[in-house]
Amino acid sequence: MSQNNFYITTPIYYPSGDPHMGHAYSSILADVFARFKRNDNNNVFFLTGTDEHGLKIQTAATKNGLDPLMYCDKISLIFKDLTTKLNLSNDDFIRTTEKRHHKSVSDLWDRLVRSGDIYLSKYKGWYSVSDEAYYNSDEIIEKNGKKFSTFSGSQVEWVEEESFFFKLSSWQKKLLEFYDNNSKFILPISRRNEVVNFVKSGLNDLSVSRTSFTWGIKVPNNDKHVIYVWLDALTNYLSALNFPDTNDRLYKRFWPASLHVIGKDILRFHAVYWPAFLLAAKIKPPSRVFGHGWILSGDEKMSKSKGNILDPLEIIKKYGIDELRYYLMKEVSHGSDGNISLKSLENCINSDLANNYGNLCQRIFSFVKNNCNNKVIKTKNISAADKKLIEQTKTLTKDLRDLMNNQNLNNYIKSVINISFLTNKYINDEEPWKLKNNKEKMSNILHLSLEQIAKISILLNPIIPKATTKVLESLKINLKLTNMSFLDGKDLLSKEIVVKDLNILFKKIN
Ligand code: ME8
Repeated sequence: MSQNNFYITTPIYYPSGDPHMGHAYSSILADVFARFKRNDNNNVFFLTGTDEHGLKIQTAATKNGLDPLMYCDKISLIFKDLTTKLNLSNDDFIRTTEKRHHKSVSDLWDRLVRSGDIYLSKYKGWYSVSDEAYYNSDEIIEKNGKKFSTFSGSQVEWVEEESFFFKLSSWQKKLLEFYDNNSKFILPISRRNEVVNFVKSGLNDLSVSRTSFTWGIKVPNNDKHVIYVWLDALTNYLSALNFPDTNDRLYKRFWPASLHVIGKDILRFHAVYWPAFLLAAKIKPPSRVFGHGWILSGDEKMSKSKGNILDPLEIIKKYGIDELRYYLMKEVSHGSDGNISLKSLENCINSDLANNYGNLCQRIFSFVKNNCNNKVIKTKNISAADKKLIEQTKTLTKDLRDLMNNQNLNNYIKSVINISFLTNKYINDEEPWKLKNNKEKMSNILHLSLEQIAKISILLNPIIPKATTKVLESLKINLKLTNMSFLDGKDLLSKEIVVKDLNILFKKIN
């Protein structure tokens, strides 16, 4: 079967402090989409990494008494380690201090110079080091003698220096046309509207170099300037495919990117600046930018300064990685913010994982072991209850591919968990434990239950890969060889199956 290519990225993280739940959320969300696409027979390239230049990192390094590169070497490792702890399936991890990236950024810069989109002038205005972003005067408020961005709440400083500019203003019309022709370039729709309104309100040219510090990629042929960290950082998506070698196998296969998963705070960079740079450089823009919401704690963005942090590593140690992945994916709904707490994490683990999916697997596998010596056979005599469950499952699986392809993970999870709920109900109603004298009917019920477990496990695999892999192994299903044609109603299991024992999947929290 021919495969489609799918290139998906997370934001590359600032190694300016310890990884937090927001980082974990962005990464896991992208990983779920990547895993689903792989399971659905696509050729996937999934990228993550660290964003290591700019004033924010230079300042963090100085605070730690380290040279910036030594500092980045140290913290970038912590982020790389996080990819393992979060069980990410990334194919590459890029650092913007690598040679391959440097080459790619310089080339993109040269293209923008050649197209006449870059000119030298002077920047006078507000800058936030924490956001690495420029703000207009009408985006600033004053509190206690200090100035802050109304957009992000971060403190800003006044900057006046020689700077190269990108002619963003001249791309307004072309960007609006681009959004029009690519109606799903920005999802969810609410974010698309935000961006379109912002662009419609007029665009200023963008300062794309700095002269007051040195930690960055130098402007080609002008050592005084370093390239603006966002122009540098965004280019990572090209660098990982060996751009500027546009004949490279990776580049040819995977560019334009299929999906950039990012937080809503960095939408402007990805949905306005990035396509403008690319259009100017005559490179095709990505197909989609999905802006997810924030993880909140009591209505506030989770942050160290607010002291409301749930540390992902501590949660993983205490509850497990599948548990954290499932909770974050379920709790934060399609593009909106999600409020998380230990209490709701525990409730979610108990209700969906331990009592629903975990219980379904446990009860069927132990029944099959104790009563059928792990061997189950299906006959032709399908009951009305069997038919009903099969039809309900077909209805619930019908839209799943579409939901995933539109990043609507929340409704996807609801449907899959509902299939698990209905299967548990079917078993309660059919009472196979009362059918020890009607082995044929009992065996049919168990077979259908195992078929349901197989489907649910494949569908939940992108979210809880560890537990579902155990179940699929017990069912002797090789995920790499199984495509998702069951979404169109096909069966996964053969008529006669012999399963392996399955140990407990999720512990209930008391
Ligand atoms: O922005 N909830 O890096 P970053 C959800 N280097 N998501 C959150 C969050 C929260 N509480 N806090 C942060 C950068 N994030 C740039 C990206 S890409 C070319 C460069 C998300 O480490 C945030 O929205 O500050 C962003 O998508 C990601 O974490 C990385 O944030």
